[in-house]
Amino acid sequence: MTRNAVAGAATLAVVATLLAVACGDRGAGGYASIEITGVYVAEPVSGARTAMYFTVANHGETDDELLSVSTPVAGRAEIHHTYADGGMMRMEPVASLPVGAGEVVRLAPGGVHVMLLDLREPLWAGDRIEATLRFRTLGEVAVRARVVGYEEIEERLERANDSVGSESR
Ligand SMILES: [Cu+2]
Repeated sequence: MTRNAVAGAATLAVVATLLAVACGDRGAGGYASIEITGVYVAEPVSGARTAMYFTVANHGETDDELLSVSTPVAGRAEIHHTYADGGMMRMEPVASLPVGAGEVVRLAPGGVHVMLLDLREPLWAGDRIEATLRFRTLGEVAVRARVVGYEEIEERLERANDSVGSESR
């Protein structure tokens, strides 16, 4: 059983995000503190799949890694990375997403993302979904994500350079 605490929530002007700060005294393992910000899901374009994005900041002194994601709206979720294969961008599952002590890892379109597969219901911009992120050290963190449309995602990407470290404050 993990001892996580949702310590704060923040709403942004463009995209409402959840600021989940999960802290726990890990005993002999040291102090673990993972902050999840900027959680959103792309409105599905076609088919029963889409992607979820967020930023993970490890403020703790212990390396951690994201092992899996689950959400009631998808039959399964995979952590994907994107790579160039000739002129094609392709993606494939990875076993986990390491987030070392002091590191900030940003999931974004064209890079690492969480693929939501076998969607169980239609998702429309403005919808909110819940998801659970499971970390090796920290345990489970509950987040909520807003579904956003294509144009809003474009706006987010344009702001991406200055949003790390400021989007949650
Ligand atoms: Cu993918």
